[in-house]
Amino acid sequence: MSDEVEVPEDHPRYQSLLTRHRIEAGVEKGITSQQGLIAEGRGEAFDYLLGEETIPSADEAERVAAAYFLLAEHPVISVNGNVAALVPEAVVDLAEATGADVEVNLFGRTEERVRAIAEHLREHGAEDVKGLTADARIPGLSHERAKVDSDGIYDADVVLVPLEDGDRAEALGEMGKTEVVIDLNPLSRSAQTATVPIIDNVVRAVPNVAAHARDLRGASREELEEIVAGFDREATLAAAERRLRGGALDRDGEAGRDGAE
Ligand code: PTJ
Repeated sequence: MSDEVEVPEDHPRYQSLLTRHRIEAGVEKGITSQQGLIAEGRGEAFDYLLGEETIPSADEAERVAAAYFLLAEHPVISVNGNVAALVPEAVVDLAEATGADVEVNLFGRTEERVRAIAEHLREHGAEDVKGLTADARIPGLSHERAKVDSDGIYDADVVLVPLEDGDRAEALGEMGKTEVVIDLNPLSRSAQTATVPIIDNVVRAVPNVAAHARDLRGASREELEEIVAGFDREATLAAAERRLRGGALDRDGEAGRDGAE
């Protein structure tokens, strides 16, 4: 990782520059869409206001996501062009830690890009990548993200959808699936409709869900169900919005006021 960018690791903007570099390289490699560059810029602005750290409410949501994954019969991680460029090894690691399938699902779907992303994930250790068959459709969606594998997202009971668009988030919810969304914008439609909204950067969130999953592996079903039942999605969204509106500079005051962050 450290030789990817010509910036010392102790540079204050190192993580942000590395992230930008990965997205740029993703576009060059035919993995990330041009729209992905815009999405990254939008995400960076939210992350800056969050203080570029996993806030306590996001960490809790990441633990709940891990519990859902461990309870699931068929968990699936949905991968788009930004996620593939930013966290390919973390996606593979999370799949290993939870027994989840990995499926490529794109807003701007082309067969070429699906294949390039599957290949990229294999280069990072993925064994079986779904999304190429695309023999099923999510009902009620007209665009390309409706195309899924019948033995992948279509069959899943829990789906992790990082950087989702709101339409599909709603459609998956209507199919009765538990949806875990990672999005830096707590006001986005996908975060608002998710069973578990994680307001955090994918570069921190995906490894942290995997770490929680490993931590919870010895937990009983009852313990996992208790973690899931105690989750308050509205409080999670509100805590993130408070942090964003207060800004990172105000975070001590926020913690002092209600202890939520
Ligand atoms: O690869 P494709 O064709 O499937 O396209 C993927 C993108 C992301 C381009 C597509 O889904 C899209 O246009 O998404 P939006 O509508 O721009 O939404 C992206 C959301 O992700 C926004 O709310 C951003 O704030 C958020 N976001 C951007 N970067 C990150 C992020 N959230 C978490 N981590 C990030 N690094």
